[in-house]
Amino acid sequence: MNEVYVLIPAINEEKSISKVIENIPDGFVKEVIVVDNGSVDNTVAAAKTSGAVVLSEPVRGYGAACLKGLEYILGKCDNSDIIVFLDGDYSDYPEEMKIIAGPVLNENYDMVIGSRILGRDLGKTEKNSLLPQAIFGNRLSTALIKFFWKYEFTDLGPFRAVKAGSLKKMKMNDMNYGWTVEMQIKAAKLKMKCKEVPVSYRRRIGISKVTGTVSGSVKAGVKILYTIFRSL
Ligand SMILES: Nc1nc2c(ncn2[C@@H]2O[C@H](COP(=O)(O)OP(=O)(O)OP(=O)(O)O)[C@@H](O)[C@H]2O)c(=O)[nH]1
Ligand SMILES: [Mg+2]
Repeated sequence: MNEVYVLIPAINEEKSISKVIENIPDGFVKEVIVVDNGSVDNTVAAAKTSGAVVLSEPVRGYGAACLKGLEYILGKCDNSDIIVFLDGDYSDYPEEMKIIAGPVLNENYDMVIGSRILGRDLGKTEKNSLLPQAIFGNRLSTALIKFFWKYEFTDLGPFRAVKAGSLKKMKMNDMNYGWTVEMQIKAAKLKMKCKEVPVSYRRRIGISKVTGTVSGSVKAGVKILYTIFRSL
C-alpha cells in the first residue's frame, strides 16, 4: 500500500491550520507534517492538537520549510509513496485531496497540480480569492514554461501531489517563492508524467503573507521569473 504524506508550510496561521488539517479526508493519509518558521501565535499548538507532526525550520521561507519537511518524509518513505503539498491558510479545500492524489496513486502520474484557473473556469473559486497579480503571474509563467519546455500548465498552485521517488529526482532547492515553479520546470525537464485537475479556492483566513501583500507579490514575481530564466 502506498502511503500519503501531507506537507503544510505554515507561519502564523492559528485561525486556519486546524480547519485545514481536520478537513483532510479521514483515513486517507499516514501523516500530516506542518513546518513552522517561528510562528508567534498558536499555530504550533493548534497543529499538534489537530494531530499533525510539527517541525521547526529556523531559516524563513516557503521553500526552506518545504525542504525541511521533505528531508523528514523522504528519509523514511518509499519511492512509490506520495507527498501532497497544501497551504495552511484554508484557501484550498483539503477534502479535494483525493482528486489530486488519485492519479499519482492509481495512474502512475509523477505529479498532479490542483489548478485554480481550471477551477475558476468551472465556477469553483470564490470571488476575489484569486488576486489579479496571481492570475497575471500564473499566466505569464505558465506561458514561459510552455514556450521553453513544451509542458502545458495553467497554474502554479500550491495544492499538488508528487510521487516521492520523482521528488527525489527533482533535487529541489528553492528556499522561498520559486518553489512551485521550480518543481514544474524540473518535472518538464525530466519529462515526467504530469497533469492538472481543477480545484476549488476561497479567500484565505488570517493575514496574507505573499500574494495579498505588495512586497510579497513583487518578491514572488521577481523570484519566479528569475527561476524560469536561470533554468534555461
Ligand atoms: N513555514 C513557512 N510558511 C510560510 C512562509 N510564507 C508563507 N508560508 C505559508 O505558506 C502558505 C502560503 O502562503 P500565503 O500567505 O497563503 O501565500 P499566498 O497564498 O500566495 O497569498 P495570500 O494567501 O494572499 O497570503 C501559508 O500556509 C503560509 O502560512 C514562510 O516563510 N515559512
Ligand atoms: Mg494563501
